[in-house]
Amino acid sequence: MKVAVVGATGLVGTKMLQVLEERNFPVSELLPVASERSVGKEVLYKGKPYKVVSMEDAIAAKPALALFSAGGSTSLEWAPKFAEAGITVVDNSSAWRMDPTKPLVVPEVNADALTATDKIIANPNCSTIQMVVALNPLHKKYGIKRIVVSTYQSVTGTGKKAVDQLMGERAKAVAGAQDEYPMAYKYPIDLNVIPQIDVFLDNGYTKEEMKMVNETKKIMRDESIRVTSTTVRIPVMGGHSESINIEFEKDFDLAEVKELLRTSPGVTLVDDPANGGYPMPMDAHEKDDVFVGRLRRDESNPNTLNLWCVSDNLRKGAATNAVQIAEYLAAQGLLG
Ligand code: 2RA
Repeated sequence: MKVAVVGATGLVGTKMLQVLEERNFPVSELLPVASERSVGKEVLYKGKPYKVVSMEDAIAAKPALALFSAGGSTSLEWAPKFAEAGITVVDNSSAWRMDPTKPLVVPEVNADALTATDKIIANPNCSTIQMVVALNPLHKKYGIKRIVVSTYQSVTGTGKKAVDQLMGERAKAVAGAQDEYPMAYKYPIDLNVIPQIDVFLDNGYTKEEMKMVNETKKIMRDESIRVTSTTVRIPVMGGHSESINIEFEKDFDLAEVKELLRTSPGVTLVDDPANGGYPMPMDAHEKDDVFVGRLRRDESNPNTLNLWCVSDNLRKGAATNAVQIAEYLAAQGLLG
């Protein structure tokens, strides 16, 4: 299958190439696409160099599939052009996520939302993906009434500039390095915590917070789930962490909850606090699963659970989820 990766030189695009390779996706020809200034540069796939091509050349080559990670405005402009040419787009930006005509998919939760007529498919926000993978099995069994989530998000979610800021600040603090580094954030990130991800909206929440509210309801197909979120950037690289408080309709047995999570696809239970067993971004880094631990009853409220959830935001939160959507489309004969 001919596959285009749009935004192939960015952090998520590079991870998409890595995940396609690792999972042995049947790529017969790869078309890496990036901004005009990168056209002609090379990216490596399965040890072979591939020249970056323009959007126009990628469309003319008629791939069956295009994985997009090039930002919202690029996606708004170009995804429809790919779709009109019959190319199925899986888009990692926020551009199409809340469009009622476009499916928003986490394969463990709602792969059945995908049909052969969907030409633009939205990949959800990283912090939403890991939460719904962990919570959907519990929702099916106990019925979620309300979610209160606070996130601790890796700088890799912002992109390479933020990684360079963090490492630049650290080098300066530790070794007095004089090298210039870019500022991805308004404030220092090393030795700091920034309670803002994306821009503020009129209701006082950030866009990232409202993504968690709105995308969760769409993916889990339940508008009645109440969600409130606080999203925070921390000086970490391996993945996003979330403290989640979940109130259910029905009461639950904690041992049963653990067993349910232990046997759910895409979830790894790490819950052995007596021996220091709980998920951390260091351990989730470069893994595809969503790691869940610190399971305990919220003793202040009936039918309510607390859990801690960690996942590599560039993998399950972006590239792996997109490739899993493509794998499902291919397996069901829904491509091309
Ligand atoms: C972040 N959610 O971590 C974003 C990335 N899509 O900033």
